[in-house]
Amino acid sequence: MPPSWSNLRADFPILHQQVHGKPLVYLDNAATAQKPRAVIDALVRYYERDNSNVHRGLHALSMRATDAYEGARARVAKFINAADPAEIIFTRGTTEGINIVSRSVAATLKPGDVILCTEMEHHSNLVPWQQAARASGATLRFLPVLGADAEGGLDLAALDTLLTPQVKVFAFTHISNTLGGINPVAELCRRARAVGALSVIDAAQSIGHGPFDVRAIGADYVAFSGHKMCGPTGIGVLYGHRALLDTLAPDETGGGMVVTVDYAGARWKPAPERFEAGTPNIADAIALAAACDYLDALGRDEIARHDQALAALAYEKLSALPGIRLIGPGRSGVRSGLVSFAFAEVHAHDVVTFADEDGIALRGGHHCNQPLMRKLGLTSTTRASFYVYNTEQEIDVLVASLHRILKFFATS
Ligand code: C6P
Repeated sequence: MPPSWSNLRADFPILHQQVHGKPLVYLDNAATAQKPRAVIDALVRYYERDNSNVHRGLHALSMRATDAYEGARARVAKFINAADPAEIIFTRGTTEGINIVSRSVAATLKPGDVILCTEMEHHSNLVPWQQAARASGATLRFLPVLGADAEGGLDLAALDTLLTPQVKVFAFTHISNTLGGINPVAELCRRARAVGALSVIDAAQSIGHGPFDVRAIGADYVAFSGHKMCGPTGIGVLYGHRALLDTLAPDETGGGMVVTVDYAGARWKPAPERFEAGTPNIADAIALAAACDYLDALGRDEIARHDQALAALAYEKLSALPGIRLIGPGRSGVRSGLVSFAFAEVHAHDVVTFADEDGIALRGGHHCNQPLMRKLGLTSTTRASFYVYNTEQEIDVLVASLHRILKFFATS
């Protein structure tokens, strides 16, 4: 850990507890990250002092709530270097953001058009595109992953044949939640642009783990979740390039997103209000801004270095375990802050259950990646995922626990 982070664990109240009589070792950060005191305080402060509805009232509390909510939008825009706060739509999370784009874009697609995804997509960036293809008559195609354990990442050479002018949308993840590899998103966006396709990035696993600059990347749409970047659950962001958002039909309609209404019809407001019908999630948006402040204060480059160093160390130590199969980038590849693995003789759910007895929180299963799992000949993996508060010592606790588990199953 960088010296300036020496007291960082004190910021996270939840970490200071025992689980089954052992100190908690929280290694399930790809599922959701823990919340620092600053984020929890932002929620409490809002509900104790400012709680009111936004955009509707002329009284002091409503104006304060509106300022804080719109301030949060501007803060998030800065966090990803968006050109304009109006490019930030608050959603429930990555899944909702992708659904908004896929449903709205589906209305513009026709038979003969192609939607391109990759073979490593989370169900949240796959099923909505299956639905869009079904609704529009467009065809869904997939950019393959390379290698028996997907250690080669995406097959970029296949883009030469797959990215044709018929492709209208190219939707891909920045970091796979199962493999941990980091995809070259700027290059993928450039390739999409070259054939006139929209680029849609699933940034669920990357947004909290390093710098993210939408303009440098050249993305058309980006979706992410607050809860994976130290923010609350139930809040997320859909970024859309301003010029595109204003051409997109709203996904949901109702109060707050209309300019005028009569009995026959309505006219929509521009983005972002056009995509935020009804009372938004005010408190969690404000707390998400506090999470942006927290991560920026730590340093986004530092976070990337820290998480990747821990994952590389975990990869190294886990490789020495008998019978282990590690998935995703190998030793020489760039790996984000997670490691996924499988044992031939021990099911992932048993690994997670036994590790839990040692106070360790892991995730075991298909990680909402069923087609990828099938391609790799697996039904599940165990995943350890790291974040800013994790330490090298916690990797030693994990390795010791895995030794205990393997010994138990070898002798039972
Ligand atoms: N992955 C995990 O891996 P939501 O649930 O909307 O906040 O995020 C969905 C999502 C989309 N894309 C990727 C790459 C993801 O990893 C996730 C969430 C979690 O443990 C839950 S399956």
